Amino acid sequence: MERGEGPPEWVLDAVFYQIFPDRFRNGDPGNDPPGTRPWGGPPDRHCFFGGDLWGILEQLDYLEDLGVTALYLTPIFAAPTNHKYDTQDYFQVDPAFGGNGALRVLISALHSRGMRLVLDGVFNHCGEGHPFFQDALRRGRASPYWDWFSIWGEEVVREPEPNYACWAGVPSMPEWNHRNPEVREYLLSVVRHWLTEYEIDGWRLDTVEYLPPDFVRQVYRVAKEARPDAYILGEVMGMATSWFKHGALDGVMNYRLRDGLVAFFARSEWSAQEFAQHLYALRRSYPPASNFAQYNLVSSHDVPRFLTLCRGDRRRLILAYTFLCTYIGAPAIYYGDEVGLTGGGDPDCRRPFPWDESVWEREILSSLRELIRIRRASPALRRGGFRLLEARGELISFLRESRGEEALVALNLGEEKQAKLPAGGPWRDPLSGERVSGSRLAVPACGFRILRRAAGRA
Ligand SMILES: [Ca+2]
Repeated sequence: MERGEGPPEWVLDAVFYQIFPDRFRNGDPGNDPPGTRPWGGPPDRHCFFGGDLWGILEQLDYLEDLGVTALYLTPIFAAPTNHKYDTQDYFQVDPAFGGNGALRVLISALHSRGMRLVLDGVFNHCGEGHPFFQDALRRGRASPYWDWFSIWGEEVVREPEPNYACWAGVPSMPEWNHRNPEVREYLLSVVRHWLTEYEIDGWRLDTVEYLPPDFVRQVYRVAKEARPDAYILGEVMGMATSWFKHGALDGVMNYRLRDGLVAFFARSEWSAQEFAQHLYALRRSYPPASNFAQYNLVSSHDVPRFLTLCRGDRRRLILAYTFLCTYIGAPAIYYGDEVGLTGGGDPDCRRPFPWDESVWEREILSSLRELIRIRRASPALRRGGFRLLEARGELISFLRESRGEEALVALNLGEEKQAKLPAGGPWRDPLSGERVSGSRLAVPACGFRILRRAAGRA
């Protein structure tokens, strides 16, 4: 592998935390957009709550204490909507988020704590307010930016149907014409700019499946030239095999894995055996190095929150996060999941973070904190191989093995069960400190056990 090719090392040890910036914390009411609502109510598609980068900065202690090592922010560049997937200026952080100055301060604070930052790059389309599209709108074919978009006809028409390519048919999101080399160079300059001038640590590429693969490959190369340890994460909803095999992405938001987590942990639609088969198929479909660089999630801004899918059963949410913290790939927490925030599909999954601690689900928060601590202390859990031990009814158990350590993980959605314990030297339970030996291990109802031991003691 050439230098700068393949996933960066730091991702193997990362614990991600995804933030939808309008909803995490309002650190400066002075920059709130007009009509900003009081913090806490249910969101609709268009409302603002005033969250910003200053708010994130205020809570870095909280995030570091949770064990988070890297943030992924949904788009922060100037755009009129609350989600900002309709970029107006790729070189300006939205003033409502604190502008470029706030980003500079945030990155410096993150890096001084050894934490990383991944930004969301929306390169399939821009917002209709982007000056280049506005120019095409005003001047028609005479505009130098006419060929930057795919417009049929002599002038831009929006009604009753747009006469230009736009994302999912949404007229306010005109698609870039990636056949035009000038468009590519412009977007690649954005990729380069934030990596070199602001030293961000990676890009999450929006709607990768809509982009020409050779353009994604260009983004990947340009990013790695700018920063060999940049992480290039794709939003891919389906199988991502071709992206990895052709060296265009380091990892994906692992929605395919999440499908299995929903079916097994949230809905009990699958047996442990079906879940294990899903894991095996997915693992075998991707190159080994890519498996370790996945962004493994249970919730995001685009899907219902996992706790809501579990009908509020926090034990199931904890089991799903236990799996993320013990499996191959980087675990990712969607802001608020850790304190029991609920919400259905978009926009309900984008509620403001509840900073009133009296409503927090303390059991979830303390469990996640412990699980992350265990993962971060265990090379086997972060970088070790995977061996399935049992998949039986509602119980799955597996080993993670590295050169110096073995970790055993048993997850049980049913009544209390006895899991098989591999022979050999004693294990230690990192949660209780208890020493465990014998051939059986009691796994509590809707609960889990994690055991560790030094390798080579069998
Ligand atoms: Ca604000």
